[in-house]
Amino acid sequence: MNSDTFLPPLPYGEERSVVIGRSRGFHLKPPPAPAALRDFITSDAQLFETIHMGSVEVDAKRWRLQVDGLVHNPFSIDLDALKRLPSVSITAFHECFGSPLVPTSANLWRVGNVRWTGVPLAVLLEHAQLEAGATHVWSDGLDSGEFGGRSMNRYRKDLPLSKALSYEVLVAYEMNGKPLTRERGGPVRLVVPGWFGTNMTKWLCRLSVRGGRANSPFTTLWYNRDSEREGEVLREPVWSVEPNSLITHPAQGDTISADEVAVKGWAWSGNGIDGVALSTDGAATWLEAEVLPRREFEWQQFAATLPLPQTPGLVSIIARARDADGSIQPLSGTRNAAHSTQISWFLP
Ligand SMILES: Nc1nc2c(c(=O)[nH]1)N[C@H]1C(S)=C(S)[C@@H](COP(=O)(O)O)O[C@H]1N2
Ligand SMILES: [Mo]
Repeated sequence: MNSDTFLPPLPYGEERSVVIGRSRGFHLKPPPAPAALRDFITSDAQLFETIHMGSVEVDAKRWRLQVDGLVHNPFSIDLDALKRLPSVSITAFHECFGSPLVPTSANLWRVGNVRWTGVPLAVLLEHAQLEAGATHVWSDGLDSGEFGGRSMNRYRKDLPLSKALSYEVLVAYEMNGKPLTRERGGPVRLVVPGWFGTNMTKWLCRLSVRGGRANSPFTTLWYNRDSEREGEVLREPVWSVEPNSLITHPAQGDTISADEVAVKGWAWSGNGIDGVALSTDGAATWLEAEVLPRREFEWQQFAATLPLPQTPGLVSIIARARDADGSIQPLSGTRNAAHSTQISWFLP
């Protein structure tokens, strides 16, 4: 067993003592169909869940967060003290990288949009005072168990300091105005708006400032992908989210008896969506939708009224988002390939 897979107990005491429920094993709650995600804020009931080794029930009264590593002032803080620090609320889309991992015909759409409340990670790092040589913040979750043929006693991720110090990264204790539930990672989880869900460590117990990347199965073995830049293939962690979108109106299978159709949906990406184009003729011609500007990290609504083709029958509506850097959703072949909705229409 790799020595990094079993991590030593924390100095403030046996961390297992705060865990009062055992892991339940791999757990996935799928999201509803796109047409059921019409609300701007996704309710806890509708929001997907991805848990690798099993959720843990943490005793919030005994829980502490330890902040250590390359810092002048290592400390630990309990939940009451954390809640007394200035808090921030941020609305952000929330997407799992495994949605789907490989292109499939039935896209799982593991995505939603929620409001998180907590203390900016930057405030805690400021208090800890970074030492020279600090480059990353490692985050540990209290869950343990088996996943992918490995046995582990913590979930561990890392963030480069450039992101860790951004205002939007939160040590969060509320979602949609309510304390985080057990399944959401309560009492406290990391929230990294704009980046894939995998970076948002649940059941957070430790933040450690380090001079390099963490060597954990969740950082080096899984959640990496190859991307090509200037002819070179680079293996990169799944950090910022590429442009993606889904159509909420009309619903798959709807019947329309008018000569036009009102189309609406959500589009999102790590750095914000610039435009969404829609097609009803198999990507031959495109029409620009109206897209609401982004204020925080929320998903952005797009809307347009599209004329329907001359001949009644089946129509496929395709939505294609592009982000602020000009990156555009491919039509097929990638995990963020453009979504389409099929409707049937007859003459009014
Ligand atoms: N400790 C811990 N944190 C975790 C996970 C986990 O299994 N353990 N899963 C991650 C993944 S892959 C995702 S997509 C999000 C899902 O958060 P949610 O279940 O609240 O939607 O949590 C992330 N944080
Ligand atoms: Mo995920």
